[in-house]
Parts: sequence; C-alpha cells; structure tokens
Amino acid sequence: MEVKGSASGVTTRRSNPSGPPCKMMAREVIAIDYKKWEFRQADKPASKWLPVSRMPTNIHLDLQHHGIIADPYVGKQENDCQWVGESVWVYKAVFPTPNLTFGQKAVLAFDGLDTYATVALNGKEILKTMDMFIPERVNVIYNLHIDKENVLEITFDSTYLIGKKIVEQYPDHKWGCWNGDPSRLAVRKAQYHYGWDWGCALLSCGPWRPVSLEIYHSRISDLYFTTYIEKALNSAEVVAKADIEGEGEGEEVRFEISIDGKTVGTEVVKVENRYATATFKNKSPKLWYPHTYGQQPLYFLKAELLRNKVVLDTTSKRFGLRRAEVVQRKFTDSPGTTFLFEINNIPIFCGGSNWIPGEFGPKDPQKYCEWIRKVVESNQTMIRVWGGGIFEDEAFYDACDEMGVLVWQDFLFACGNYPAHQEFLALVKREATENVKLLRHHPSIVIYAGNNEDYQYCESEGLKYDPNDPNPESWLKTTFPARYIYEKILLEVTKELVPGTHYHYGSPFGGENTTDPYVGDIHQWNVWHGTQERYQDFDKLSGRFVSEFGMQAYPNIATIDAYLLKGRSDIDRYPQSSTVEFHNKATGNERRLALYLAENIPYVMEPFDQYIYCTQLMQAECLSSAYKLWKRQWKGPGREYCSGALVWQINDVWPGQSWSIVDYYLRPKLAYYAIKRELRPVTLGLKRTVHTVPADKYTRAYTETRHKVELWACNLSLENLRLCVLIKSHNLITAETSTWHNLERKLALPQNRSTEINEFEIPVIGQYRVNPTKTANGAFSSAEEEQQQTVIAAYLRDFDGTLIARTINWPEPLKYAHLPTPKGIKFELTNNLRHDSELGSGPARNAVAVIVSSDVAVKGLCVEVVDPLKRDSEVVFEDNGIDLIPGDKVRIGVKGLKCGDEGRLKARYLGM
Ligand code: BMA
Repeated sequence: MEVKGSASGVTTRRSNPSGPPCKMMAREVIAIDYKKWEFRQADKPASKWLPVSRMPTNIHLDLQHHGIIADPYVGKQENDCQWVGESVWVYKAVFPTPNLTFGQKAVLAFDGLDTYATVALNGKEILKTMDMFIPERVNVIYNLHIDKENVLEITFDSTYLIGKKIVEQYPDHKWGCWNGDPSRLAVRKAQYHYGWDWGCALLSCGPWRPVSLEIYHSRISDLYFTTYIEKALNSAEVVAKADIEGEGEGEEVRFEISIDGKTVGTEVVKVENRYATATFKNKSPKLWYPHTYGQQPLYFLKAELLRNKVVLDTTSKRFGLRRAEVVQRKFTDSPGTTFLFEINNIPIFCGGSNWIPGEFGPKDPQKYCEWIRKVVESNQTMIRVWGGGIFEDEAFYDACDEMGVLVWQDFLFACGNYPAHQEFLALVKREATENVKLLRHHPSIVIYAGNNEDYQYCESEGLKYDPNDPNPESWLKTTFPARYIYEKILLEVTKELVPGTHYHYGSPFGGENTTDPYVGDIHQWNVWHGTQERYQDFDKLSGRFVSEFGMQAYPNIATIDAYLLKGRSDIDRYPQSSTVEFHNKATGNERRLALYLAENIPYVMEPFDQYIYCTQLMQAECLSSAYKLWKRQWKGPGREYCSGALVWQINDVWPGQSWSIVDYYLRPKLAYYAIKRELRPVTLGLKRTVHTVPADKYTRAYTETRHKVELWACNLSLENLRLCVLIKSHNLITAETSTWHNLERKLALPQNRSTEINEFEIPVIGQYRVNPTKTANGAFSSAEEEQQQTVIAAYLRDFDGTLIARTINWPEPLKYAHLPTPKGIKFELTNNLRHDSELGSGPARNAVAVIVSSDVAVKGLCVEVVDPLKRDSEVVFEDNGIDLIPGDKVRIGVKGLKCGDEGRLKARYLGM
C-alpha cells in the first residue's frame, strides 16, 4: 500500500547507527476527541469558532446544532441552507503531542475528508485532498510541537464551485447526467449530495470519517488473504498476507486463524520485502451461507507484527469461507444466458432490494444493524449498494456478514457521462484501490459493478460506444470516455485485489444493450418511468436478473407529520399541498402516481391517511406482482430464466415520498410486508387471464369471454416437498364460498424452483342463468361477470394439515371488484402457540400475536393502533395489509401490545 508521506525522515537504529537504542512500542491510535474540535465559516471574517456537534461530523449537522440553519428535512427549509455548499468552512482541533519514543512515526490518519480539503498542522500545509472516499495518512513527526499544543486546521472549499470550474476546463467533454447538476461528474464527492429523485440536495463538507493520530515504529499496513474452497466443499485453503510499513529487519508476523474463540491455525513467518504470507489448509471448513440457506460462521484472521518478540502492531480481519460465482450459462431452450449467483454450489434466487445512503452525515452502526435486520426479516437475500451513494461504513458490511445478506457493490458512478482526463483517472484508480482493500474480506460481497446506469445514459444520449473496439486508448477519444474507467481501470483493480469476486462493467449491462432481457442484468423501469406498462404484466417485462424496478408510495402519516413544520396542525397536511410535493423529488410523480392509482385502485384523496394507504396498497400490489411473476421464472436447473429481483429501493435518505418500501424512520410501507410474503421459502402464485373466443373467424358480435387462473408454487427451500393444494372460490356479490379443487393427492414441489400446478377456468356456479333470484342483488348478466366478481384463494398444506402458504387472487383491476363492507373484522390478541390453520408471520412461541379474521372478503386489511404513533412507543406488526376471505385466520406477530389490548386496534382496508 502506498502510504502518503510515510517514507521520509523516519529515524531508526539502522538508519541512524549513532543514535540511542530505541525502545520498541506497540502501535497506538489516538482519536482526536470531538471536544477538541471547532469550526467556523472561513470566507466570512466575522464568523466565530464554535464547538462541533459530534465527531466525525459534517457542516450541516454542526450548523443545525447551533441554530444557524434550520433542519433541512422539515418543510422547505432545504432551500434555505443551499448557501452552505457555496461557502468555505474550516475545522480546527487542538491536541497535545503524545510521548514519543525514538524512531517512531506520528501519522495523522484521515479516514474521510469531504472533499476539497487543505490540511495544515501548526500553520504548515501537510495535505490536500480532492476525493471524499480516499483515506489519507500523513507522517507529521517533524511537524508536531514539543512544548505546546498542536493546531490542526482543515479548510474545506466549496466542492460545488470547484466542480463548476472543472467543467469549464474541459469544454470538449459532453457533460450531462440524470439527477443533480452535471458538475457533480467532475468531483469525487458522493453524487447524491447534489440531490436525487428521492432526496434533497445538501452539499456538505467536513471530516465525515474519523481523524486520528497513530504512533508506531512499524505497522501492518494491510492484512488480507485469498481463500480457495474445493468445488466439493470439503477443504479450504486460506493464504494470509500482510503488508508491512516500516523497517522490517528482524521482523516476523504471527498469523492466527480462529473461530468461536478456538484457534485453528498459527504460523510465524519472516517479513521479507515488507511482506509476509502464510498458507492454512482446512479439511473441514465451516462455510458461510446467505441466511436463507444456512449459518454464518465467521473466522478471525489475526496478525501480530513482532520485532525481537516485541509486538509492534496487531490487526485482525473477520472473514467467511464460501464459494461465490456468477454463472452465465447458455440456455438450450431460450435465448441468451443465465445471470445467477451460486453460493457454495447452491443456485440462489436473489430476492432483495437496492440500498441508497441512509444519511447525509456520519452513519450510526446501530442503525445499519436495524436496516439489515429488516432485510433479513423480510426474507430478502441480497442488497445492492447503489453507485450514486458511498462505500458504506464497515458496520454495514459487518451486519451483512453476520446476518447472511449478499451484497452487490457498485463503484461510485451514477447516471451520467463521466470525464476521463488523466488527473481524474488517477484519482478514480486510487479511490477504487483503497476501497476494495477496505472491503475485500467481507464474505457478503459477491459482486462489484462498475457504475449505475452510465451505459444506459450513454445509449440514451447516443454517445459513441463501439463494443467491437478493443483499444482502451481509443475509448478515451470518444464521447463516452469513462468506458476506460469501467472496462479497464476497475477491471484491473478488481482482478488484482479481488480475483475471486465477479466484476460486472455496470448495472445494467449485458447483451445487445442495457435493456437486453436475455443477457446480464436489467433495470426494469417501464413500470413507473418509460412506457408506463401495467404492473400485472411484469412477467412480460422480465430479464435474466432485474437489479432495479420500483413503484412509489407515501410514507406513514407520522413520517409526514415529522416533516411538516407544524406537524399535525400544518395547513399543508394534505396530499397535493406544496410542502408535501416538495418532499417528492421525482419528476412527474403526481402524474405517475395518479396513473397507477387510477388504473387499479378505487382510491380517495381524503382523509389523508386513507389516501396514503391507497398509494401504499397500490405499491404493494405492484411490487408483489413483480416478485411473484419473476420467481415463477426460476424453474430449476437449466431453466433459471430469471434469477433475481432487487426492488428500488429499501430505504430513504430523508422523510419524503419515494420508491422506498421502508421510510426514513424505519417505518415499513405495505409493500415491505407484501415482499416479505412473496419471498417466503414456499409460496403459491395465481395469475388471472382473460380469453375471448369468437364463434367463428368472422364475427365480432358472437364471442365468449372466459376468465382463467394459472396456479403455480415456488419452493426456494432445499427440500423436495410433497404438499396438498386446496382452492376455494368466493363470490363477492353472493358472498358464497365453495371449495373448488381439492388436490388431495400430494403435489411434488421439487427444491429450489417453481412448479406449474394447473390452469383452471374460474368457476361459474351459473347463478346468472339457473337461479336469478338467489342472490341479494339479482342475477349476474353473464358468466363472465360472475367470474369477474369471483375471488380465488389457494392454500398449500402439509400432510397433517399445517398451512404452509396461501394466496388470494382478486378481480383485476381491483377497482372493478365489488368490495363488500365488513361488519365482523375480528382482532384477537393471543400468546398461544400457532394453530395449524393459521399462517404465522412471526415466531410462533412466546410472542404476542393478533389473529385476524373477517366475515366478508377484505382486500389489504391493515391492523393499526388507535392512539397516534409516537416513535419511542411504536407498536410494530410483523405483517400487514393482508387479504382474507371468510374462514381465513391469519396470525400477525406484534411488539408493543399485550393480550387484552384489542381496544387499541382498528382496521383499515380497501374500499373503506
Ligand atoms: C434508477 C436509479 C436511480 C433513481 C431511480 C428512480 O434507475 O438508478 O438513479 O433514483 O432509478 O428513478
């Protein structure tokens, strides 16, 4: 590792033989405590030094802390603080010089400075930065004061204004992007800081990652390894490697591998050429699996740097042993190739979501855990760290390692035409190298991708890209020069540093172009953006791996109340108010939301919470339709036509309306629960189809239209199952339920694939013809009409009757269904064990659950608490927005309620 400023001026016994013998000391890391930090506006002479609010920090947090700006997440206050990004800010810390031993280095380590910073120590410039993602180190041994405190000053220039000037310097480049100002492409600052179609613009600056002082003679500058696991999974090899910064003479590294506190191997090796390595073989490796398929055993690799038996430095990395491959295999019966992840030889259908940065400021490790727990609890296997964000903190990837979530990591380029001048290329190479080094031990990361949608931008703008041109130098001369970054620099960096992890040029990428449904991944935005297709047709919009697709919805009303200046009494507390619309940054959101609501849902604009509910139900219907239909295309070995679906987006960066399925305050939208249900290990799927048959080939008057349903099951578990299916039909008008098919015979559901069960015509009891007086509302006018008002419910049971899965198919679009008014929705709180006839959503034992049932069919039934939501005492349901027909009982696990609390519950449903 190249360590800036570390090589010069270090005095040791060998280089200075006449000096006194030095006492060897272990490396010490001294955090520069936040109480020592202050900040002020540098381009405003009168501005005073003020204490920072925390460390690491950013300018908006500090200004808000002192009341200089108002909370940008509230009302339209975002607008009032844009001046901050066009000012110059300085941060200052005063700290003492620690005791130093002869021959030691004193290195200031800056883990992240956002972005154009000039660092001075005791008045002398020691560092200039221009990339917020690159950690920097400077040896300051000769700059430290001996007899008085040291003054560290970091001046942050306006990255925004610098970016503007860089754009002017390169007039020949075709600057352009989706989202934010095109000058963002010129600077290595998190691109979402410029504002995105789901978040505000906050052009921050500051020490956003820790700053510390390190004192050492010699150190392990990098500890890393390669692992190799036999295809048969019965043996593993770990080659541990350590890079050493320092003198190295007489130095040794002691490597130790352990798991669960037990040492499984140690080796002591000599340091040669500032490098030490040891190979460990393991005959019975404990393998790491995604949470849906097994455990997450984590090994520790510890390295001690010794000189004459004195420990000079100790460092460790936690890792997992797993084989991870992206299989791109030709089909024999379909065009193109698979794009499928195999972990320890298990092909994985990757149901999951896209992650955007959760904050503008420094991240809270605890919050990362809560988010990843949300991912796991909703049966998702993969999360994609999107390229317009950041390389997240260690805690994010640690949580994914611990909880068994696969990570797709983009490099940090998104939605634009990036430049490729030499200085930029050099910066990008260093940024990629440093960050891959920081990330490479995480077993959860199974793929790196070069960028987000830059190839798509290139296509849409007609930039020059010739896939047959093999010469990287000539790419630099085209109108899409950043191809050099994705197809050369990042390819080389990943090949060298993570040779065992798949590298994909971009997301999406593959085949003829970025929308090729047969090769690579696609972003399916023809629902919502693009051609605005029906979500019922998601099966026709599939790809080999759909790494993005989405639908917007409003967040919980408590989240909206939090962003309205006057909360519940704000005059803008209604759907189309200007403050509410301010919190939706997507162009055309009003039209698109209205379109999908109007096409599908009998929605109302008032009261506000019912409108919110309608948007959430529509989003839930849309997204569950995608998961259902794409999982259906996961058909087993050789027929993995679609291998993954990652919803855009799991989280939010601020409180607002967006595509998120869980909002900024971690409140799930109904889609979160719908996805959780669709990603259960065993599910049933139903799709309604309409067939019109003319009496002969000439007529258009004499036709018959019939409605059918297709039924399939998806068994993502690794067990071959034999189960029974029961299908009921329920007429919304007559309220009659009949058992329609009882497939008593055991249905074979082979492991890890979907299985087609049958296609049925929706039953016509014939009330419209045989007994027109039987129904309360009179007869149906046709068989078709009767079919149109018939709900189909399918249940999958075990031998002993235990319910494994259920699904309910409603007339489409939902707005045509004559939804009855329930009189008997029942909520019963219990801590009894799960009954076989209920489908449990949460832990069956020792937990409080609400058992929900209804006298009539209800769509999207929500259990809510009557008392207004308070964040600290919120009641959390494990499922919500469910469908019921009479006779169904569904168990919903709940936290924050006890038996007898039924009076605190109320129902919300479609058509209320
Ligand atoms: C995508 C993303 C984002 C964007 C989202 C919604 O494709 O990559 O850039 O926020 O669509 O428009």
